[in-house]
Amino acid sequence: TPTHRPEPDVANSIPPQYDCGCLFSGSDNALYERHLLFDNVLASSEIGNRERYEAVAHSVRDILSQRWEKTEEIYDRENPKLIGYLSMEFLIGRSLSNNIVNLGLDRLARRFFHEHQLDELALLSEEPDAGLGNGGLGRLAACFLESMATMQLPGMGYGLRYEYGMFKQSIVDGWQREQPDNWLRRPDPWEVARPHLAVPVELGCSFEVREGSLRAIAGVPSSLLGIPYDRPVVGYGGKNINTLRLWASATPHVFDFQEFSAGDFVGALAERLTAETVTRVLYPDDSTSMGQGLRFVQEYFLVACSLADLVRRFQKNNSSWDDLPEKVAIQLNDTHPSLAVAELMRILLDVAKLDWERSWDITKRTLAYTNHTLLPEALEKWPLRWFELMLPRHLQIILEIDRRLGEEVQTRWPGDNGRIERIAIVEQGSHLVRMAHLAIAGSHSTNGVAEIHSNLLRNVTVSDLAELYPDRFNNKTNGVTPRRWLLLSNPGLAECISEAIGDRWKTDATDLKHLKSLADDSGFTSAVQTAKRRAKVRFADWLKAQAGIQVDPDTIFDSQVKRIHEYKRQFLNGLRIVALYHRLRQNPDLDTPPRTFFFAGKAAPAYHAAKLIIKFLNNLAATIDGDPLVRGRLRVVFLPDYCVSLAEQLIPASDVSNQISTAGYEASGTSNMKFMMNGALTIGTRDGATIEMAEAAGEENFFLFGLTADQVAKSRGWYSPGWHYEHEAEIRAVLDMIFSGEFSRNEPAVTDAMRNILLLGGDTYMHLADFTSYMEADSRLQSLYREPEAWHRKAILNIAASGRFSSDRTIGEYARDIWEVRPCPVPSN
Ligand code: T68
Repeated sequence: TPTHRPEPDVANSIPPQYDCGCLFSGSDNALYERHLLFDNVLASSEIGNRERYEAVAHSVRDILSQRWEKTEEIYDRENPKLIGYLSMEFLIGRSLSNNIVNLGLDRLARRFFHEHQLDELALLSEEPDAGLGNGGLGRLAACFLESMATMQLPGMGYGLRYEYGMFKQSIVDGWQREQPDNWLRRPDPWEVARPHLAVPVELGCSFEVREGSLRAIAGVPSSLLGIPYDRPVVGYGGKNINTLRLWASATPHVFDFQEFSAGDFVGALAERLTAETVTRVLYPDDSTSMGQGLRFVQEYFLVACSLADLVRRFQKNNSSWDDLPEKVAIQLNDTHPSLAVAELMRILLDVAKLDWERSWDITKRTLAYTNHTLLPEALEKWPLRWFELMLPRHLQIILEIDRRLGEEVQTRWPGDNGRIERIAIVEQGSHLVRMAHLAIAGSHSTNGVAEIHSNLLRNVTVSDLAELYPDRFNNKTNGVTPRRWLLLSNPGLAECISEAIGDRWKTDATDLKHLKSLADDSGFTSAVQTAKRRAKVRFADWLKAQAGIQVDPDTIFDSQVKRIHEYKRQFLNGLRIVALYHRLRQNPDLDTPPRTFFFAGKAAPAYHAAKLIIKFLNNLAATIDGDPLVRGRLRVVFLPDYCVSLAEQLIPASDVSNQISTAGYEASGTSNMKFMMNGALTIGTRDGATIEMAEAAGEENFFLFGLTADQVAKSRGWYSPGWHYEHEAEIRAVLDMIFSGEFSRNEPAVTDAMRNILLLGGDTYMHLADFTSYMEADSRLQSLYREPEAWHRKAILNIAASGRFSSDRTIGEYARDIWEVRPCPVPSN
């Protein structure tokens, strides 16, 4: 029987220092009323939901501001070791409801919305997503910041304040269209500009904008200014409020007075335009390194600003440079900020005037690096020439690091020139700087993001470096914050869990394990079933209102949502759907549960194969939609513009989670964990963290299929998609149906391209090798769905085992093994 522990009264647990009564009092000088009235200077008849949203957000910010300030004050006084999390991406999403929940204001807020007759949903959706990231890597950074704050760890996020975030996606004739995401069009209530903390950044060249692109002018040094914009990161319970500091680029000279007085008014302002170009836009390429000069400048800009800031903080309370590694831990989120190795060396050598050995030792002990992908096209390599042009001093330093590294290898493996070449930072012949090698050599820790990924990184991708520095390599399996991804996005299920086991799980997700003993409790099973059903209805209503798309909550909601990439194999999912469609066409009386397949995700604008996948899925959706034979039984929906807010709606409503990458290619995945926490069952390959998830829940509670990473690697040499086409009847039927133009009438280019990817081009990602076992797993899934009790039993066992995949666990491991930081609690008063 469930252990009914009463949920503590959240309203009563608000720390006393929050004077939030005034937000909700409705008295004349209530925060909300004042903001509504004075911030926009509008007649009440002109006030709309956007203004109401801003007024609520500003009120919440007022409430948290003293606590935020106090956190800073305590960190300053206690002088604890501080984490600097450097990332080119923070995929934050919306902040208002998250801050309300984490401050413990949710009940009061609900009452406030009610009393003011405000449409809570409409108001919350006035907030644009802060989409400052491409996908998993950026979202992970956001989860990590939230966990650090919740765990009262002194941590600062450092990133860029892109004026334009991840592009907006629309679908026209089945094709992806990109529109700029002007998320700062309206002032953002969460950011606080700190111009007095601006940092100068020196470059070895100047820039001009010509024909829309940034060009370097060699030999003319220039400087930029980094202006910090701070955002609060509210920990659950509202005790510590950490900071995410985003840098915006500007010119140090508002005007060039000489040019100004010489009459070139416009020219003087143009310089400012060039400087601001640096943080104008997020690069929308996930898993490719586009080799663009502006990206290189962005990366250096982030590193230079953030290190200057961290060093300034350090020097405020410390005197000896040797203490830097005891006081600051810097985590590099992928190689994007790996110029930090050279920049920190430059500071220690040129500013602090330390010798090489000491500088190198301090640098290594301060920095740590996380790898997020093994895809060769994603491993950053920058031309030596750019270093010469923009960062000549850094180039000197990198060449010296490389020289010493070569010496070290030569001493350990005399005469092994092949090894020296493989380990070298500067690649021979190509004159490219391998940023991952720089990051590994210049730090004390290199981690992958799931067991399998860390092992492949160590044993395959950089095996020579791992042999040289075995102690530096470790694993930190990813996690996601249960606050945003369960408590906030799935209130029904969260309540049902809290009623059964109490609400400690919110800050200690391992507590979810207590649900295991309730998997056979019919009362609890039906409560979970009801919660899922409600989430599906809620999503269906939302989708209807948002996009006019009608879906039936009585069908299986089967989702695959993530960036569109060949290795993630959205095509394979498409093949499965075509097979199910084909079966129904062959045998209309087939007894199968009705299903709705959801896809969402963006393709990098220059990634043609990914854009083709989107087109194919949309064509598939249209064909199936137009066939009365399968109406009510099969439905395919491509949801445009996947973003954090859409994920928060769809994930709680999903019954099935597709994690079907070619084994060995998905470093970890994190949406897999979100689905699991929300009681979806996973159909997937043994890849990334999905392996560990299945281990935690028991493989019998997963629908695993397909080749293992090992088998993929071993069959590469002889794999032939043509063989599968010739020998497997269903594959042939499915491909023939596609190639016949059934889904792409009058669009032969689409079918030709598919034939090339899946058959003629060798099927790099082995779709056909895994097809049959995917279909078998799918059949098992269909059978289970017919037994609701058994289905929800497995769903509960999945939720119960999902505690390990909380980002609190991950951050706990980083804190203990890599950063050696301890909590610095901000006292209540
Ligand atoms: C993802 N990587 C991994 N990269 O693909 C995913 N890349 O398996 C993992 O769960 C996640 O990282 C978190 O560890 C990315 O998201 C990028 O977004 C990216 C962006 C720019 C350049 C290269």
